[in-house]
This record gives sequence, structure tokens and C-alpha cells, in this order.
Amino acid sequence: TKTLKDAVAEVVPAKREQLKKLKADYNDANLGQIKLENLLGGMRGLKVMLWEGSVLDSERGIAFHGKSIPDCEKVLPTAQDIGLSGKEMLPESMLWLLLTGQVPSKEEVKQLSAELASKGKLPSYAEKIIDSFPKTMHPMTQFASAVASLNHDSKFAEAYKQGVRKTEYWQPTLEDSIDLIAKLPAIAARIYHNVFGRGDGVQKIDSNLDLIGNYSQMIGYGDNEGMIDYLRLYIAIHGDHEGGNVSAHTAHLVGSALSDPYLSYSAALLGLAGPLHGLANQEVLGWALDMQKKVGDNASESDIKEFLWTTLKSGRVVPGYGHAVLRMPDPRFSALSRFCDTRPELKNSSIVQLVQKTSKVAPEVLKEHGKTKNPYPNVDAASGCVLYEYGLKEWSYYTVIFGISRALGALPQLVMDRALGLPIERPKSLSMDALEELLKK
Ligand code: AMX
Repeated sequence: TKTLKDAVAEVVPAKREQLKKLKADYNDANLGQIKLENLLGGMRGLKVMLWEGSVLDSERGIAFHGKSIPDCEKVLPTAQDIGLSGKEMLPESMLWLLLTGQVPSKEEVKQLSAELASKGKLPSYAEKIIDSFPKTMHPMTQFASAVASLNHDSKFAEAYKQGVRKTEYWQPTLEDSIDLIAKLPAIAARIYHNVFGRGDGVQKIDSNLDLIGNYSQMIGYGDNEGMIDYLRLYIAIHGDHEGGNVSAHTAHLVGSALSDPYLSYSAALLGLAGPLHGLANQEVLGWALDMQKKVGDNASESDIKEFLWTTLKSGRVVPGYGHAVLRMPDPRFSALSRFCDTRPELKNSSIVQLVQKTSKVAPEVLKEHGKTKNPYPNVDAASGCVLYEYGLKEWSYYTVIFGISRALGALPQLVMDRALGLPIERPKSLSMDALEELLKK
């Protein structure tokens, strides 16, 4: 059976060739104009980054190497496929797809799962660092700090020091990336235990379990099949959302200075911790619980509409709706909704029912309100409520789970960045005075 490293090694020459040809054929081609509104508007719409794992289309949603979420659900190996129980695609399968562009075989995924389990234990210095954090420190701050500390053992940093050739940078980058992905569950579980007292605090790894099977065990959900499969799906589909989002872009930017994968991904996590990005899922939950308090179980459509209007009239946004790029219901929301429909414990949950009913009513209300360019639900409309229903009620922890996931997309791109020899990022900035001078000409 091919290892992931073998599979990446096979892809690298073709990718290098593709880049060479692109440069030779089109180096001077125009990819669009830069307007002042782009410069002032968060660089939206500017095509300025190379990102291999996925492309986001405003009308069709995310595609991972050309595969939509429903395509992935059909072809990516599940837990059942590697001899465990569970029907959802495994994050290991998504990682393989994101890194290589290929659908892995069941055997390849099983082997990758075993490799991750063998590398999942934290070094004792990292455990001590995590244990020294005050319980009152936000879990995301703890997460990012612990990840940065692992650069102590970075193979890339060591190889760089030894003067490894530039063409070989991608190899220790890949080794660090796999090591880090393997250790994220134990870091996240230790933080969960220290802050909230849940899980047994040991972070024991069973070599027969998949990455999320082990993570679930560590956070005290080892016997909850529904939650384990939900986490697999959630972590697989949150893995990548093309390159321009804050967390992915940060990993790429910091990595472009040849900071190792631990430093690059730690920085990405700090961006994910912002309320307009990864923190949004905890906000949706607070809002949905407020609505539930107000409208009760079995709420009518008109009760929900009234609550939506109250939110909008008080000048707030409806959390979980709208998107900077998408102009359709988020396919990740649809995937989580489909999951809820297949699980009896969720189908009958009042908070999940309320979320689903709201997703039918809200687009109409938001269209009438007339501001947002996208009146449909995004993934965060559903994600936190399901965790809540399964009993994981500590909202400030939700973004940590997102943080385990985003590594599946951000780290493979770092490997590709090094394989392609991409340069340090250095866009041009201008002061307002300099802009005035330029524009007056
Ligand atoms: N409810 C009410 N008004 C909304 C809205 C919503 N859900 N979404 C956007 N709007 C408003 C904006 O505030 C803006 O108003 P303004 O002109 O007065 O400033 C106007 O509609 C136009 O905004 P837009 O171009 O449609 O959206 P954007 O690209 O500026 O922002 C986003 C995108 C996601 C930040 C925004 O839709 C929002 O705040 N949604 C609610 C929070 C949320 O769900 N965030 C999660 C995003 C997914 C993720 O990254 N995890």
C-alpha cells in the first residue's frame, strides 16, 4: 500500500511542470483590474493567490480538487470502510484528497489512520505548557500557543538549519504537517479537560482507532456513535474553503517566510479565533437559544419571522446567514442538515428542528430586509447546535474543533508552496497621500 508521502512524491513533479507551463504560456496575462474599492474592501474579488486544494464558486459552493461535498460523500472512504463503525467520510480521506488530488483507497486510508495514531502522543514539555495555562485563558489562545510550542521539534526548521536543498523543502514540511495533524486532537482534548473538566485527562491513543475516534474518546464521547460520526463529517467538510479566508491565508503568508508548519498554523489559529471568522459558530448558538426561549418548542413560522425581524430591527445581523463569497445555501450547511435527518436523536431535537425551520423562513425575511447579498444559511447556522444537542455545551470550545479541521487544508497547501518554490509574499501597500498622488495623475 502506498504511503501518503509516496503519493505526494508522485504528484510533485506534475505540479512543478504545470506551474512551469503556466508561467511560460501566460506570465503576462491579465487577471483583472485592481480598483480602489478592492484595495479598501478587504481585497475581495482580487485573484492574487495560488491555492490547490479547493476552489469556491459563488453559485456552486466549495469543490475539493473539483469534487463537491456530495461527490466526496460518495467516493471518500468512511469509518466502515476501514473496519470501524460509522458512515461519514473520514477526515483522513479528505486530507489525502487535499494533498494529492486523488481519492485514496480504503487500505491507504487505514494506513494513514494508523500513522496518525502512532504520532498522536504529545511530548511531555507540550503537556506541561498546556497545563500551565490559566483556565480562564480562551481555549483558542491555548490552542495556538501549544501548537507554536511544538516547533521545538520541527523537522523543517532543523533541515533548514542543516542547509537542505530548496527542492527538498516540501519533504520535512510534509513530515511536520502530518505530525501536527496527528497531535491536534490530543492538544485540543487536553485543553478541554483542563478548562472544562471533561474527558479523563489522559489523552490515551488506541492504535486501532481513526483520528476522530481517538479524539472522541479523549473528550469523553468514545461511546457516542452519533457524535463521533458527526465530528468526522464536520471536520472533513470544514477542512478547506479555498485560500483567501483569514486562517488559510495566514498559514500561507507566515509559511512564505519559511516559518515552519507549527508556527504557520499557530498563526492561522489566531486568525480563526476572530468573531467574523471561526468564532461565528458560538454566536449562532447563543442567538438560537435566545430564540428558543422566546418562541418555545414547535414554534410557528410567523413566530420565527417575528424573532428574525426583532434581531434585524435592533441593528444586529442574523448570525449564520450571509457569506462573503457564496450566493447560495452553503453546501456544508446542507451536508450537516442531511446528517441531522439521518439521526433519530437529532431529528427529534427541538433546537435542531428550530434551526432547520429557521433556514426555510429566514431567506425570505433577509431578502425583504434587502441588505445582505446572500440571504441563505452558512455552515455556522447548524454546526454549533448539533454539538450542543450532543451535550458539548461549552461554546467557547467550538472554534477549537474548527481549528482541528482547518489544518487539513492549510497544511497541504504549505507542502505545495514549498514543492513549487513559491516566494515570500510581499504585496505593495500605499498611504492615502500616496494613493491621492497616484490617482490624480
Ligand atoms: N443579517 C443581516 N444583515 C446582514 C447579514 C445578516 N446575516 N449578512 C450581511 N448583512 C448586511 C451586512 O452587515 C452589510 O450591511 P451594511 O451595508 O450596513 O454594512 C450588507 O448586508 C452587505 O453585506 P454582504 O456584502 O452581504 O456581506 P459581507 O461579505 O460584508 O459579510 C458576513 C459576510 C458572513 C460577515 C455577513 O454576512 C455576516 O455578518 N453574517 C452573519 C455572521 C456569520 O454568520 N458569520 C459566519 C461566516 C462564515 C464563517 O466564516 N465561518
